[in-house]
Amino acid sequence: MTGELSPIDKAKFVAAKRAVEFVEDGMRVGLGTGSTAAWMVRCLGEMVREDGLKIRGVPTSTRTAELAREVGIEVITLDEAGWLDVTIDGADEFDGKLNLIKGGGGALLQEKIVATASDQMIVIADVGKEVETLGAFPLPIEVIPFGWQTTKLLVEELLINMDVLGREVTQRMKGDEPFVTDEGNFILDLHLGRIGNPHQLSMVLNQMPGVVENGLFIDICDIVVLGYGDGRVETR
Ligand code: ABF
Repeated sequence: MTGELSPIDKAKFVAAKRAVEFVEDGMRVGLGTGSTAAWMVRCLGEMVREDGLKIRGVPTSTRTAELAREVGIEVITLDEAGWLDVTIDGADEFDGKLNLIKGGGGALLQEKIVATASDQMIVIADVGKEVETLGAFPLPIEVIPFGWQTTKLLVEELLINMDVLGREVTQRMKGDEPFVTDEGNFILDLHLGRIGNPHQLSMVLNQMPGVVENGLFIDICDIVVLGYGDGRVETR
C-alpha cells in the first residue's frame, strides 16, 4: 500500500496507521477528508478486507465516500448511524489545547457535524500541523451563496473587534470559478495570522446570518496522533 514514501507522506501514514488501532469490530466510524485521512481510510479498508474487521463508515465528503467504497468499507449516512463511536480526521493546525483549524479541504461543515456526533474524535497529523497559537493557516468559513459579498463585508467588519493580527478575507476559488462545497456553499478564507481567542471568534462568526459554519474546532478533539517523517508517532 505504501511503496517508497516521502517523509511527509510517511508521517501521515504512520499517524493514520496508529489511529486505526482505536477502531474495533462493530464500530460506527466517522471518516475524515484530506490526504492524511485518505491514508486512514486505506488502512481501515485493509483491515476490513484482510482481517475481517466489521465496521460501518460515515464519510465527511463525496471524495471520502468514493475512496471508502473503493477499499471495501461499508458506507452509511450519519442519519443511519445515529451516533458514532469514533471519528478520525486530519487538521490544518492544532494547538496545545487540541483546538483545531480545519477546512483547508473545503469539507469543514460535514466534518464538524460528524466529529460532534462522535464519542471520540481523533486527529491525525504530520508534525508540521502543530502550532503554539492558531491562525497562520487561513481560517475557512462556509457561507451560503445568497448575498455572500455582503456576508464577506460583515465578516471584515466583525474582525475589527477581534483579537487577530490580519483581517484579509478572500473567496476560495477553483480555477476561475468559486469553490463550491458538497452542500452547495462558498468558502471564505480569513487570513488572520494569529487568533488570540478562538472560542470567542468561533461563536461570533457563527452568529452571523449567511455564515453556515467555521473551521475552528474547539473542545471537539480528544486525541492527536502525530506522525514524523522518520516513522515516529506521538500521541497528544
Ligand atoms: C481535512 O483535510 C480538513 O479539515 C483539513 O483541512 C485537511 C487536512 O488535509 P491534509 O491531511 O491533506 O493535510 O481534514
